[in-house]
Amino acid sequence: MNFDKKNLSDQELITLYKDLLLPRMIEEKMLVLLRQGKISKWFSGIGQEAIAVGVTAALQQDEWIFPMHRNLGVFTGRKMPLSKLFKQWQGNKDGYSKGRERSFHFGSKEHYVCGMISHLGPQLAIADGVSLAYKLKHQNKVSVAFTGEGGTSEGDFHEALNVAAVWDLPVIFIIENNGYGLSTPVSEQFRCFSLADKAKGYGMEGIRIDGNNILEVYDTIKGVREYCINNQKPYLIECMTFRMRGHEEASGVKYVPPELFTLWEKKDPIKNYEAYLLNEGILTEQSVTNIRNEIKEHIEAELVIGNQSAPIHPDTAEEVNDLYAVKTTDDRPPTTDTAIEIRNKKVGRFAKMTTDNRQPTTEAQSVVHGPSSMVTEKRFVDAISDALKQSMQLHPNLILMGQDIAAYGGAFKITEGFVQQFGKERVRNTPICESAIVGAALGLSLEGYKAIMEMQFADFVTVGFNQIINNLAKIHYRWGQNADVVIRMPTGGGVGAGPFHSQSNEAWFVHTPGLKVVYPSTPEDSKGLLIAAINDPNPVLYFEHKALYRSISGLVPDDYYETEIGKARTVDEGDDITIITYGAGVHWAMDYSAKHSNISIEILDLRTLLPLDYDAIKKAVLKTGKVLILHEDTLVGGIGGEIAAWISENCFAHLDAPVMRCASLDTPIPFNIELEKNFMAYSRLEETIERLLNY
Ligand SMILES: Cc1ncc(C[n+]2csc(CCOP(=O)(O)OP(=O)(O)O)c2C)c(N)n1
Repeated sequence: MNFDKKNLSDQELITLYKDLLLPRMIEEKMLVLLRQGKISKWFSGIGQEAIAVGVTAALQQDEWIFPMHRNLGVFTGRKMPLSKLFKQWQGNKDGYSKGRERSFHFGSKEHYVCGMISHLGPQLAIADGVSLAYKLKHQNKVSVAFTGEGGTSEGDFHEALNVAAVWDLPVIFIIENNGYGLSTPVSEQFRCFSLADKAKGYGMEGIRIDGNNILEVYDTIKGVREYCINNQKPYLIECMTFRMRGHEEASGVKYVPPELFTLWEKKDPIKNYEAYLLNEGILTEQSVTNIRNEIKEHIEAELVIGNQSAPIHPDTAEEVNDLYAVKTTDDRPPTTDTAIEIRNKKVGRFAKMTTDNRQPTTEAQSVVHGPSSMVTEKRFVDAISDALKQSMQLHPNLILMGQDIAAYGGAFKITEGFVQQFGKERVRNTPICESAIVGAALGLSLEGYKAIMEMQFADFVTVGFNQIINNLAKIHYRWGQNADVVIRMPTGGGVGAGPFHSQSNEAWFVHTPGLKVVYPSTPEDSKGLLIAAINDPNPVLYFEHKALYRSISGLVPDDYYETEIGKARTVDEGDDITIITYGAGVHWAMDYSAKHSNISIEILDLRTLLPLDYDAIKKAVLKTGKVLILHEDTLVGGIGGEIAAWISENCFAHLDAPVMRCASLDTPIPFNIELEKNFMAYSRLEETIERLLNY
C-alpha cells in the first residue's frame, strides 16, 4: 500500500491513526459484549474503517453526514461520547433514540449525523435536500452520503444521483464496495466493471479509490469537497474495500472463499498505516503501545458510564407524545410587527436564497393583517393556490417541488405564475423521481427549511411510499428530527381518468403513526387546512379532490388564516341519522340531504383523518344513534372500518342500529364513466341509507 502524506504534519498523521484505531478497538470490545449477551446485534465494519474515518476527518464538523451500518468511524469521528453510544447499542433510554432504535439506526442533530433506515438507499436523497439547503443559503458546504455497493442496485441510488446532478447539488456519494451484499457477491449484483463509471451516466464526475488507504481517502475527500463547493456539483466515489466479518455477527462468512480473507488481511487499513508511520519514524513501537493503552482505558472508562443506565420503564404517554414535533413560534409566520422583525432576523440566513424571491416585510404584513374580514367567492382550486401563495410570502424558507410546477404551473395549474413571483430556486420543477424528492424534502428540514411536494397525482405516491412511511413518519419518534414536509395529493375519481389517476389512497397513510392526514371538502377549509399543514412542523399528507377543484366554489377569507388540524366540522344538524364523511362524500351527503327533506340528517365532515376528532364523532353519533360512514375509498381496510370499530367500542349503548358503511367497490377504479359511476360509493348511498333508516 502506498501512502503519500503530502503536506500533512506528523501530528495530523498521528491524529488520523488514533481516529482509525478507535472504532476498531471499540468494535473488538463490542464483539466481546455481544458474545456476553450485553448488546443484541452488531454490524461489523472491521477492515473498512479507513473510509468512514477518512471521510469524516476531511469534512467540517457542521456538514451533514449520512452513514450506514458499518460506519462507526463517522460516529467516533464526530466525537459522539462513547458512553452514550454504548447506551444506544444497549437500547437504553439515555442513548440517542430513547431505546427506540437498534444499532446504527439513529442520528444526532447536534453532530450533523442523519440516522439511516434499514432500507439503505433512501438515505441518499436526504443528502440531496441538505445540499440544496446549503446551495440556497450560499454556504460553502457539502453533505456526504454513504451506501454499500449492494444499495446501488436500488432505484433510490439512481434517483438521488440524478436529482443531485440535475440540480447541481454539492453532495459527495460514497460507495463502499466491500465485495458482498448480505451474502451475494458483486458478480451477482451488477454487470458494470466499476460502479464509479455510473457517474458518467448521470453527468457527474466519479472516481474509484483504495478504501483501505486512509491517506488516499482523506486526500480524495478533501479535494472532492473543494471541487463540489467551487463547482456546485455532486461527485461519486467508489471506495474498494472488504468486509472481514459476516453481514452481522450471527450470519457467519461460509459463503466467502477463505483466500479472500488472507488477501485482504494483508491490506488491513490499520496495520498498513501503522507500519507506514513506524517506518517513517512518526510513531515508535512504544508510542503505538501508549496510544493503544490510552484508547483501551478510554473505552473501559466510557463503558462504566455506559453501563449505568436505569432500566426502561415504558411510559405510554411519552411514547405517543414523541410521535410529533411540537409547533414552535418558528413554524408559524409572524402576526405582529415585532414578530415579523424577529422572524426576519431569525431567517436572515435564508434571506440570501435569491434576490428575486425575497418578500419585503411590508408585503408579509399585508398578508397577515390583510383588509380584515374580507371574503371572496373562490373555487376550491383557487383557495389552495391562495394558501400556497400567502405561505410563500410569509415563509421565506418554504420551498415548492413537483413535476411541471414551475413554468407550466402544475398539472392542475395551481402554481401558475409562482415561478415568476418567487423564482426558480423556490418553485422547483423536479425530474420524475418521487422517492428522491420526498427524501430531499426531508433533507431540507434538517437545515431548517419547510418543503411542499406536489404529487402530480396521488396515485404516484406509490413510488415515493418508502420515504413517507419509513423516513418522514418515523424520524421524529426515532431520534427527534422533525420532517417539516407537506405532500399535496390530488386525489379521487369522478373524472373518468381510470385506475391510475383516480385512486383514493388516504387509508394507507392513516395507518402510519407519525403522519398527519388532512382532507378538506370546501374552499374555505382547503385554504385554512393547507396553511395549517404548512405551519405544522410534522409531515402532512394533504389530499385535494380533483373533482372538487373546479366544481365547488365558496366564500373564502382573503386573510391568512389557519383551520385547525384534527378538528371535524358539523356541516348540518339532524335528528334521524348521522353521516360521517369527508372529501367528496360531504357533497354527496349534502346532495342526498337536499333531495330528501323528509329525513333529518346530521352531517359531520371529518376534515382530518389522522388524528381523528373522536369528540366530534361521538357527539355526532349521540345526536341520532344511527350512523353511516361514507367514503369514496374502497370498503375493505378503509377508514370507515376504523371509525365503525371505534364507535362500537365507545358509543355502543347509544346506537339504535349497527354502524353502516357506504364505500366504493373493492375493485380498481375503472375508466368508462358508467363503470366508474357504478364503482363509486355514491351509487349505493340511497340504498344504504334506506337500510339504516329501516333497521
Ligand atoms: C430494501 C432492503 N432490502 C433488503 C435489505 C436486507 N439487507 C440488509 S443489509 C443488506 C446487504 C447490503 O449490502 P451493501 O449495500 O453492499 O452493504 P454492506 O452490508 O455490504 O455494507 C441487505 C440485503 C434491506 N435492509 N433493505
